[in-house]
Amino acid sequence: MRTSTAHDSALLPPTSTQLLAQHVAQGLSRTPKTLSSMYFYDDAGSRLFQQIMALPEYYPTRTEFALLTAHCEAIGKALRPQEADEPFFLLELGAGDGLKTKILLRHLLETGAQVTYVPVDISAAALDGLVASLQAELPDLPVEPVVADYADALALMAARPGRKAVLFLGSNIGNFLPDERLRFLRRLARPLTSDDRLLIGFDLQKDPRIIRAAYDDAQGVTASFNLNLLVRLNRELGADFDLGHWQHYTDYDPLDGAVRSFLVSTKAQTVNIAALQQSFEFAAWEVIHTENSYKFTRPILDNLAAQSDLQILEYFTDDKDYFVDAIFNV
Ligand code: AVI
Repeated sequence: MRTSTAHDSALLPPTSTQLLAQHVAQGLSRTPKTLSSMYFYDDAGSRLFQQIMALPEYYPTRTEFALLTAHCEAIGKALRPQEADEPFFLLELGAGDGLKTKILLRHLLETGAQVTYVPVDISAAALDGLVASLQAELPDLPVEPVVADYADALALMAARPGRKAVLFLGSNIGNFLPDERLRFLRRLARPLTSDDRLLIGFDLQKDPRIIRAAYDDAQGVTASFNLNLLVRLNRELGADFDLGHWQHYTDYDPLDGAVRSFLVSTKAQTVNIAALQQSFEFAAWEVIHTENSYKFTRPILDNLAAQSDLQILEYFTDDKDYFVDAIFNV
């Protein structure tokens, strides 16, 4: 029998808790302090995000849903192989509850497409819910769920032979900083061939008040979503953030098209994080920057495509021009 030693553990890949701890140690040592919105999505965070998507102020989900409903035939045609019986994968990054994708999946099945759906999400609970609902609503659809973050999903995509249509809906791309966005898109494009397709949802720049309200809803669900990050650090890293002394704050900057969200320390305080054996000082009204949500224009999209060697085949938009689903190929 083999027993593990300290030396062995140095050879093992870091666990997700170790990665979170590393991220927090680095992020809270920066000026300004930052934490990545990637860590919003534990199971509670994923549930809160489901609630956000149904809020009256949060227009992106509703708008993209309407857009996909109105254009599902043309979008289906643009994504599927020309030969009706050729099998293909519809791989979705950040699938969540798949509500919007079901419009497309239903249409593809009804028109005889040989599609296998590969939903990828960081939340196992969200994927379990999605798979159960697909079994009930679209029992003939082959589904191969994958619990993974974007980096692992990209590796999985590269390793998977066969024709692919990749979906990245919901303006998830807006959560990357501009240089990260370009790097991500280039990596996404790398394993694709000219037969494959990529559909990305982009939230467009519009009345700044409408955008700001979407991230500061009257019921406070977005505030709970942001604050849940601290709840997660308390639970997973043994931190002692006192939720009574933190606030959600968000603002939209129309100059660069970014919504920035923050957690604000409402008093001078010290937070201990047991997993790091470290304490962090916060001044009164100091912030932790937790999220960027960029909003786009068509020139930005054209530029992005050109810089990542992608061609925009088609744009689909809604009647208010709030949101675009763009179809790319390499
Ligand atoms: C997932 N992502 C596209 C959402 C957004 O709009 O940036 C996350 C979100 N954050 C606050 N509200 C919604």
